[in-house]
Amino acid sequence: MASANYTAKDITVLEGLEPVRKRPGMYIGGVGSAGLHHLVWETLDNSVDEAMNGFASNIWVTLHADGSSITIEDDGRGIPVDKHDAKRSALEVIFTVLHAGGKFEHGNYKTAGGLHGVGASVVNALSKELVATVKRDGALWEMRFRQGKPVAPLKKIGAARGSGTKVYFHPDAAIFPKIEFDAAIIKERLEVASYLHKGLKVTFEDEGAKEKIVYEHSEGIVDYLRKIVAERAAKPVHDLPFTLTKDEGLRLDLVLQWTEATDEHVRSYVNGIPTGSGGTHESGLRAGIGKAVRNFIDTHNLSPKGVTLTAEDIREGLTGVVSVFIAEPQFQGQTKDRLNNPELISAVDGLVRPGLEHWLHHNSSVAEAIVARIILSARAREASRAAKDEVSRKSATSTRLNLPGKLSDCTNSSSDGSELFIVEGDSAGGSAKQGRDRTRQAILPLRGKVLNTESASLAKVLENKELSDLVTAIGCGLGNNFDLTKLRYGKIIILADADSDGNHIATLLLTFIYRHLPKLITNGKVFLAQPPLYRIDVGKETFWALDDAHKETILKQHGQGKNGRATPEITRFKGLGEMMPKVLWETTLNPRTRRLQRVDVADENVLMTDRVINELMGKDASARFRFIMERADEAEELDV
Ligand code: 0RA
Repeated sequence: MASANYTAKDITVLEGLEPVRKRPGMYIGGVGSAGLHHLVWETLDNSVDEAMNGFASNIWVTLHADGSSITIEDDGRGIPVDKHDAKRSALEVIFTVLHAGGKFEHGNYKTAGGLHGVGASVVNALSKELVATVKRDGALWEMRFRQGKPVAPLKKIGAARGSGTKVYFHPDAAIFPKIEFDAAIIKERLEVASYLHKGLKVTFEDEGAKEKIVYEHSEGIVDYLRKIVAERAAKPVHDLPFTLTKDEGLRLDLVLQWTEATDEHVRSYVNGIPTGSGGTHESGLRAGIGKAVRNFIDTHNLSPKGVTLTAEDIREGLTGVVSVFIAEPQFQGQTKDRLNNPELISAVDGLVRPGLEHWLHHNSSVAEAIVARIILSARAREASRAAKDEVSRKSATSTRLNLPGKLSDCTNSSSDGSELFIVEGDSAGGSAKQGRDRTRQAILPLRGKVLNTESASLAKVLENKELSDLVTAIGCGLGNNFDLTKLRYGKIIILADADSDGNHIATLLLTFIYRHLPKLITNGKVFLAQPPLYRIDVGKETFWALDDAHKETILKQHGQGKNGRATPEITRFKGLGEMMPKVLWETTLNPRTRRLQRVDVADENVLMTDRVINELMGKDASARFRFIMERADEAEELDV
């Protein structure tokens, strides 16, 4: 822990600040937005360090009205103001000497690592103006800098109660092409800090937006886990999450909860820095979890018959947060967000395995629910592998005998330029079958309403005949075994009636595809056909209207009896089945004349969409209906 008798001479002096201004990229990664915000993280980290070591409990961050200057304050011990040498105070050294560090750092945790940790002097070097204010021993001290150079020596400017450090800085426009902080980026970081440091109170004030937010979480990462589980709308398999806090050689905070989600979602942090690409701490965590769960299963004889559990089965649906603090983190990878310290594998494994195993043994009903979840995912995986094997066996044999009986396949066997139409109902399927171009268009009629797959497990999905036929016809398999290269068609086109029932079916199919075959959507393979709702005959001319609005437009243009024209005759199609095959071809199937909509989920909206689907495809029928209508509107804008 911190040495109580720290003195100014403990600070080790290495270098001056010229190199920082000459090559800022070497110290903060670049001079773009990320580099600019790096200045904030550096300053913030110093205050967080004070909090983490038990000396501060509050941090105040103010984004000033100009949008390009910031003040970060804490109620820690205050930067030492005593003399470091004959000429300079300790504070001056900390702000003007590169890599100045105190011996006080020994035994204390540092947030910073890798690119970080170069500290206060780098921020100072790259600031047009920096003002440090310190409360210590009853006095208030201030020192001002310009481009890293002292404007005047440290001076006592008054009396003060308590202790703390306040740093104001304005980055130098001569270094950064754009100095404008992003409140959203800062808020996110502050929120995470408040989760990772239980009890730390972080107050953010955005003067421009006249907004003040307090981040404080008495339960730390347990609160964070709750938020993540809620955001992902993942149904927990057990109420009580597993928590582990250790401070032996390595400081580790861990919380885990198994959910019914189909993926694994563990967020990891090293010294408060997100490690999006994982690394050795995550490897150790995975190893520890795997061994703990297997040991529990073995000691209780819970091993399932006929299926072997893989490491992925054990972690399916696992949601968690892991945060470690270590003395010398090494980051690697292009974005420096992967931890590379090899000793972390066994260190984390060594804490997690016994901790989790002990917890499982002492919470046996929770543990059994978790094991049941794991066995279910193993069975689902086996089932989907079996389905996939069957598909590849089928595509391997030249005969197509194993394709669903209802599929009217096209004669062209290459996926290039071929299309699969998924059609609602047998009669519509009949019209489509007769109207299509049989060389390149296949028809798969689906009967009745498709299973609402939102809450169905993979195993359930595969039991559903309509959906398993669809999976077989598409050819890519399901879930983890999905293989896009096996796709049997270039386009998968949903052809449903133009009414709300048709929309509902299209939505159910899209939900299924989005949930279980998402790569079809992200690769732009899925489309909605647009069959007309009205036929409008005006004399010898025929028009097709997609909906009421379209009908009105057509009627206005080719209006009633104008210029001696005949009165228009309007036919509303009750369903696709009513349409003559030739008409269906002309309006909906023929690539030269039809309109298709590509179904597409913008990347950054994937999470949102996940939630939207979860919320709306649940039990609430009216919400579901609204969703259907809204997305039908959106689709209008996505014409290809
Ligand atoms: C050096 C030594 C001590 C504290 C600090 C630096 C310190 C730095 C910052 C930066 C932002 N807030 C900070 N708070 C403290 C320890 C001094 C002692 O032993 O009293």
